[in-house]
Amino acid sequence: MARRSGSKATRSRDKRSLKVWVAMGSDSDLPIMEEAVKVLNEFGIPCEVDVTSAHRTPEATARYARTAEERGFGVIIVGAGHAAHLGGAVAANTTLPVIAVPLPSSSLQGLDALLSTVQMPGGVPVACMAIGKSGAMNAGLFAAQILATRDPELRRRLQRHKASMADKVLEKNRTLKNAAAEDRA
Ligand code: C2R
Repeated sequence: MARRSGSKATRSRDKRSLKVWVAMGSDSDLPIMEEAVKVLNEFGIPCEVDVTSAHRTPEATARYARTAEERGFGVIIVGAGHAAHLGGAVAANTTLPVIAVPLPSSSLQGLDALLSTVQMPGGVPVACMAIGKSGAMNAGLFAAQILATRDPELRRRLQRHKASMADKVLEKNRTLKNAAAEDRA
C-alpha cells in the first residue's frame, strides 16, 4: 500500500522538503499508525505509507530501506506489533533516523513489541516511542522535530504547537478552579 499525504499545507511546502516514510508490518496496524500520518499532515510534511514486513517480505523491506534516502526521505517511522523486527531490519539497511512505534496487536499488548524494538544491539540505533497511539503521535512529532533542524519555518510551527498545547492546559486549569470556586460559594 502506498499513499501520499495531500493536505493544502503539504502541497504548499517547498518541493525539495524531505519526506517521511511511514512503514508498518501489517494493514491491521493502520488505525494506530494513522496518528503519525495525521501529525505529519498537520505540519505539512510529505509522507508515504507502506505495509512491509521484515518477517513476511524481508527482501522488499531491505530494498525499501536501502533506497529510502535516494527516494527523498529524511526520516523513517516504523510501526510493528508482536515480535517486532521491522524497526531493526530497516535501521540495519539505512543511516536515516528510524523512529519505531511498538504496537499492542498481540496478546501481550505491545510489551513484546516494545522489548524487541527498544533493546537494539549497539551500532544500530532505533528511537523507540511509547506503545500505541501516543507513541504514533509522538513519532510524527519527533520526525517533524528532526526535519525542523534544517527548516526554520517548520521549527516555528512546532514552537506554536507547543505553546498552544500549554494554553489548552492552562485554560483547563482555569475552568477547574472556577468550577471549584463556584462550588464553594
Ligand atoms: P497481522 O494482523 O497481519 O497478522 O499482523 C504487524 O506489525 C502486526 O502488528 C500481526 C502483527 O504482526 C506484525 N508484524 C511484525 C513484522 N511483520 C509483521 N512485527 C516485522 O517484520 O517485524
